[in-house]
Amino acid sequence: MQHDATPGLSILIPTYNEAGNVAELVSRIEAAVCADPVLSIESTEILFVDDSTDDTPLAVARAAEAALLRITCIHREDRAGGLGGAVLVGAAQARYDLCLVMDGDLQHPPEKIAELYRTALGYEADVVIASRYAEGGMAAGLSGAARHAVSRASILLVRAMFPMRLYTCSDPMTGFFLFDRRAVDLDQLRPLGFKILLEMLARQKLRVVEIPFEFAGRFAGESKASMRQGLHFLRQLGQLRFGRMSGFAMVGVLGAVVNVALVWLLGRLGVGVVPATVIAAETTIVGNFLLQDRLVFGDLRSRHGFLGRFVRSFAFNNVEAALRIALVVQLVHLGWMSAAAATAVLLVVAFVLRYVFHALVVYAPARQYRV
Ligand SMILES: Nc1nc2c(ncn2[C@@H]2O[C@H](COP(=O)(O)OP(=O)(O)OP(=O)(O)O)[C@@H](O)[C@H]2O)c(=O)[nH]1
Ligand SMILES: [Mg+2]
Repeated sequence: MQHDATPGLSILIPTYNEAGNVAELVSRIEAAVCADPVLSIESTEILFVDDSTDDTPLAVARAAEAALLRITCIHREDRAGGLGGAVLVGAAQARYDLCLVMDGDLQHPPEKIAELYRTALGYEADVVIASRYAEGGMAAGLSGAARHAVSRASILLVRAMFPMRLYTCSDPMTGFFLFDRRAVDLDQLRPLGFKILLEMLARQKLRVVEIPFEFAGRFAGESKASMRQGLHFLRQLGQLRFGRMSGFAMVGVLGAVVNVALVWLLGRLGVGVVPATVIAAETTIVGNFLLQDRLVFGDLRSRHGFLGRFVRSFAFNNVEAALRIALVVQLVHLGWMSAAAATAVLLVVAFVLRYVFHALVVYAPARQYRV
């Protein structure tokens, strides 16, 4: 961690409808800051980055009036990037370079803030992580056995996908961590929901230190973790590991497997070769579009609405398939290539053309788009 004379600490708290937690959270943070000789009220601030539709901003304003700490609430209307986007907005506006991120529902005990801060000052690290899974840590606050299993399994998965970058990290998905803004290139990050720490660790080589902590139960309000966040996570993983074009290729390969399986299945059901081939091809085209729209291009706010994107993609794929088949027949007829070789070559050409068409036309960037 790089030092300056008075490092100071900015505490960034992303909030989405946490009105019932704000007062308790602020008073526990303030007590924790006052109780620690290394932290001081003068050189600590809290920044709420709020996307709420409830009266969380009012709760923050009330807490700020009663508190000694400097407290700011940045309220956003667009909710861009969700939790992760909120963290980056907070980091950009923070007064200090040492930025601590924690949830607004008291699952991350404020009494641990001082230890994170001291560890940041004492070690050569860019990021200090409060881990539920380091020795001495606990994930008891996760509600239910299913959430425990999902949490464990997704950590195994991401560690397997980024074995080098996450080698020393037992909890790359925690939302409780401290980073040095000078060491992390924030412009490189593409926030997409909850896993902003993973975004930092996977994209950049950072020096990481961990401390254990006990993840508590929610104090008040409702969880915002959802199936949707799960899908965001899968999309984020795909983009981090494979990039957009590889994700596109993976969906294509999956589609090809489904296509072959459908032709086989329809044949077994007694459907003729031509209708079976057409049904399987069209089902694959639609299925691929739906997956690409969510998993590969989901972060691009396209100029076209859902129907506009679907029509363009569907039309392109049908025209492309018809042309490709006609070309294969022609090449074989001219004796230039065998059917298999012509199909293979044209499939590669078609893949590149399809990607370019989707990236530039179907998902033509909306001009007003900002992360
Ligand atoms: N600014 C902002 N904050 C969000 C958003 N979604 C969630 N949050 C906040 O991020 C933190 C974590 O969300 P939680 O709902 O507690 O998620 P979780 O801890 O995985 O789920 P639980 O264990 O059930 O609480 C909380 O402070 C939320 O208010 C969002 O879209 N924007
Ligand atoms: Mg929570």
